[in-house]
Amino acid sequence: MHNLGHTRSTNQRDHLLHTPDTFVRTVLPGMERATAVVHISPAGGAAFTQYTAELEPGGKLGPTSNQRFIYALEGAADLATDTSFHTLIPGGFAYIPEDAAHTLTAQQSTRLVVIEKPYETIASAPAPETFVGHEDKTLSVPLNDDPDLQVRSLLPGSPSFDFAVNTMTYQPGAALSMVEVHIMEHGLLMLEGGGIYRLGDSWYPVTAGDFIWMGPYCPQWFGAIGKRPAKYLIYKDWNRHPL
Ligand code: UGY
Ligand code: MN
Repeated sequence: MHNLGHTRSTNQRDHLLHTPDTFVRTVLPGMERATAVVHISPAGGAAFTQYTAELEPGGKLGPTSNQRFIYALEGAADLATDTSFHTLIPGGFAYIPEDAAHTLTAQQSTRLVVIEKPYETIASAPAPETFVGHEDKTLSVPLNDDPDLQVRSLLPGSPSFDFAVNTMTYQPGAALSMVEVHIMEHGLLMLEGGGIYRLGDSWYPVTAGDFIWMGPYCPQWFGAIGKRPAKYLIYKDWNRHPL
């Protein structure tokens, strides 16, 4: 049965909603026993790339000279750099600076969020070093004093980092207190639950598994709907002058 051409996915000038029914898998250079769903990239209007990597046991990510952020969704994967070795399990994450040789090898079937971005150097702060952690060990803080909307910053706020990756968890009925319009762009993966996302002048029902890109100045608002919390992982460029 054909789906009669229906999808919630939509590609607009300042935002993209990418739903799993429209995902197309590809292989990026150097990947082994792995595929990528490239959600957003410069070709789509963004200054970064975000993809979901799906690795078979023994599968590997290809190399990159750009800085790379990895967040484990499922499975287990070994990250080896010249000086360290870490196993990423769900909720585990790693930041790898530009030009840092590393390998990422799946122990079992594994799904990873991968974000890559050219680094913007500034004179006033040193370039960041490899940083590995687990979400459960990061501080959860309420946004705007709302205990029903909790934010965890996965990366240090230091100006060395030119982007941030946070998780945001909304209790049922919780919402952003305002429509945000800001210079930063976002890559967002819905991890749990769902709700309504306002993007530009449209309101979209969204659910776990959906990806959203918000370009600079895209009006944005989210309210959680349902009987369980809604949670998403969100990237933003950060700590740099607009010019
Ligand atoms: O950090 C943020 O800009 C975040 N509050 N935006 C969002 O959730 N759409
Ligand atoms: Mn925002």
